[in-house]
Amino acid sequence: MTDYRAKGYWRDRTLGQLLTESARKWPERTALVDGDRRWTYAELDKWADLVAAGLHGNGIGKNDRVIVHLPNIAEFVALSFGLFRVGAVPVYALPQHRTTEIEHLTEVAQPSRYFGSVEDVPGADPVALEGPEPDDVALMLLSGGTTGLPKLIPRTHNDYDYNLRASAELCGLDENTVYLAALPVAHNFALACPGVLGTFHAGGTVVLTTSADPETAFPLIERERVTMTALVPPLALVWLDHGGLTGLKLMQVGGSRLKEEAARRIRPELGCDLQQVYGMAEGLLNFTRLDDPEEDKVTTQGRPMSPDDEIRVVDGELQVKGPYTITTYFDGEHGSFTEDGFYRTGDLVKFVGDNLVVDGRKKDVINRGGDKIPVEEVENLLLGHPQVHDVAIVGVPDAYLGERTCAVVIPHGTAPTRRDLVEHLQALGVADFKLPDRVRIVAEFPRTAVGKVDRKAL
Ligand code: J2J
Repeated sequence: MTDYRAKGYWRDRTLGQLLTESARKWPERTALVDGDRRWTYAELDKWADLVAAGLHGNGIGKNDRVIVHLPNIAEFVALSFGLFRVGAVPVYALPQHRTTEIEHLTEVAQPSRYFGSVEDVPGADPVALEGPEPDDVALMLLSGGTTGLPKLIPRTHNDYDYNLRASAELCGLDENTVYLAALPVAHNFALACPGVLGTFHAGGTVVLTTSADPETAFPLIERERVTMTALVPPLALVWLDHGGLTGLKLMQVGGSRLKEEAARRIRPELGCDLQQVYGMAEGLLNFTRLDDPEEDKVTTQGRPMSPDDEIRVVDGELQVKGPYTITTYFDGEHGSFTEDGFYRTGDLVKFVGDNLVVDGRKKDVINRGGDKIPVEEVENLLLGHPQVHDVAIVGVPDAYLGERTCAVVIPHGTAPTRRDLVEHLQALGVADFKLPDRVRIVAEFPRTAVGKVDRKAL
């Protein structure tokens, strides 16, 4: 077993201490910008202490799980650091999530609180707190990578601190970095790859936005002199087609496969460097390097961040073990892990030189431009509709999103329309990205030799 502590990956620093350290090094530098509101590191550090005290006063303590369901606003950051400092564990719901997703999270996380609005974030006179241990779970992310319902991914202070530190170093962050958080900061990519936390580690400035549309993001990039951001491929396409972007130095793109044609346009049309990122909330991050040949940057999804990421390809599927990759989900599910402790990514990959190319997937997840749709979950919800006898959700190729969803339905009596199904899901309170883009009515499904629905044939 590799000793990740002895190798210097785990440095026994908690995420709460990360901010304390940066506030000591750069007290007067701007840490955070949200609209017209700005905080220096010293101010943000103080705010985090007030929130921690408030949480403590409300009886929230070590190892308590709380659901954090906030958009990209400053309170997300203050609440997160407050929770890190008391040792409570934020469970990050995505802004798009609705009642169905939150109910599921509540069931699996058994949280003591739900933070769904700014008013929920407390503050009180700072008190001495015991705080968490570096090997404790710091936060929980939602799995987009596995079959079935989303699982909770427990990330420790040590492993996540390494995740953000190494990402920050690989991407060349320093105190002059201005990072625009355009994707939801509740997602691993914008949170710590290097994202918000990596920027704080490096002493840079984080600029938050709740909209990544060019109309909002471009003026913000100019005003705040943003140097880098992270996008999913469909957003990168929107930015490309809008044009006229200036000042950005580095654009990270990941979450789903970026088409080569789009990748080739980024440097000439947007004037910035492209970095492809193939990551997962479970851990492993692959990046193209800043000094890779241009050809590798546009045609591959990079290679593992850490020299101690152990990767192997079994039957086409990428498996991984390493200093920041989980070895179990919160619920103890072990089907996603091999007996020798590797995480089965469910992704089919191939090597091009040292770099990886994501070629497809084994798992039943549709990747709709970075939004992961657990097929089984949506199918089960649709089965609750009286006019649905059986249903299979399949991905269909789409120039813009990579793939869209089609619900193939065997009707019960009168065939339902797309509108019937969408209204059914909306009444249940389901994230919009899970609504089927198309509906197809059939009399029966093609089956495989063992009688399973043949999704490929569909
Ligand atoms: C193809 N598929 C990709 C890529 C992720 C950085 C970037 C992305 C995520 C993320 C992340 C892909 N090309 N470039 O957490 O820190 C698909 C794979 C993978 C799954 C993970 C980060 N980048 N994918 O997307 O946990 O199928 O993380 O297993 O949401 O997205 O999804 P998620």
